[in-house]
Amino acid sequence: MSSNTQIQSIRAIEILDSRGFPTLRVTVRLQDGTSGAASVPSGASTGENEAVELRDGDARRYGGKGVLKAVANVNEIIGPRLIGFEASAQARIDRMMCDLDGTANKSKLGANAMLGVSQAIARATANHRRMPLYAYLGGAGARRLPVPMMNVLNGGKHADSSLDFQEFMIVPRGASSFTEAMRYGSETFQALKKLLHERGLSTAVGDEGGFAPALKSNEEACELIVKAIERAGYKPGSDIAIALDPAASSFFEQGQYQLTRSRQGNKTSAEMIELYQTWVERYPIISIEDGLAENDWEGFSTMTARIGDRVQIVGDDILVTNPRFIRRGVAERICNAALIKLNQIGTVTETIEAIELCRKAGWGYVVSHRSGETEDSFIADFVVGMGGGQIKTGSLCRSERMAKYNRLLEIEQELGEAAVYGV
Ligand code: 2PG
Ligand code: MG
Repeated sequence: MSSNTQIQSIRAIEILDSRGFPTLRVTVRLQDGTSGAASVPSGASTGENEAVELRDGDARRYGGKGVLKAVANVNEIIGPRLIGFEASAQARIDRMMCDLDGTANKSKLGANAMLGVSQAIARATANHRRMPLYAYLGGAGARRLPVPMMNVLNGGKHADSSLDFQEFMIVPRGASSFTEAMRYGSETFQALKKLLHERGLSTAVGDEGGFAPALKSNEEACELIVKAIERAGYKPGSDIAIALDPAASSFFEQGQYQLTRSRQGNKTSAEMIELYQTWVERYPIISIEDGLAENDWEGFSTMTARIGDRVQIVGDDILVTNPRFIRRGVAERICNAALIKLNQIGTVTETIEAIELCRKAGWGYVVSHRSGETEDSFIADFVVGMGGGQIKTGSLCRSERMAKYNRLLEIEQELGEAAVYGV
């Protein structure tokens, strides 16, 4: 029997992301004429166990970064297989795609191809039901707006700054609403800009829209942020705290954590933990993501045992949003929160499963963008749908970052009195 929520067509095209590299946009059309589209993000500091982002490797196009194979996989393999299926059967469709791919890391069809389809199907169904995407994904209870982690200073693989650590974020936890949190964040970002300018430092921005100045040390970054928070009229810690993503895999070489850019020498895992402990005592830091490298399971559990009662320890590269790794992480108590990136695992359903595991373990979870983004704001609706208390989606400028924040502002307005802010 034919129904008007059956999938009528699935089409992918090659578009460009915020770094100017190719990625996919997928559009799903249903029998009744409604449609949904989604664009796929792309990381730079990727975990080695992430699902495979399929690129053409043809040096004559985009330096090998083209995604025409992934586009063809959507248009010629996944699409024809799914035509006629009920779009609302998200879990079944995601499962079918995994079976069709048949590999453990989605290397055949590409996680980028699969995620584009998976997200576009969710959107098309929400549109068909005339529901906002967050309400479709989260049900009638979806009303929690996340606390944002705003990445105001960029280093590591995201900028040519002097910072070994990739992300220095501000967390407006003391705001009364998401709308107020945006104001706290923006005012602090502007205060930071003035501070940098006064010191003759660059105010040019990195991949995620945070400043990328030549500072003397990673510590100076924390000090500057504290000053900016104060200058904007807020209390460091209670109004606005700091979160870090060192992305330590990116400076872990030959068994050492090499703080080369800031000229702080090489460190062992134990010395890095010491360093974080000192920082947590000195600065208002409430969350540290990937403080250690992706294979340093032992270091992670030592760090969690040592400071996990005071700060959120977030696993990104080490867990790669993969239920298999999250299960092991919970068993070995390697952290107390997970970063959640849809494209690390490749389907909406598996991402939801990862979040379910976090909830069951009493862990936090932070829904996250990638450093290569598009104007797609899927993760804004997704985080509200998942009832999650935290999102990181970049700095307070650049439209591919603001698209997510602006969508959250819209959702808070729409929810009105029912909206709840925070963890
Ligand atoms: C991270 C992400 C997002 P990338 O490490 O958390 O900030 O970076 O997308 O480059 O992996
Ligand atoms: Mg990270």
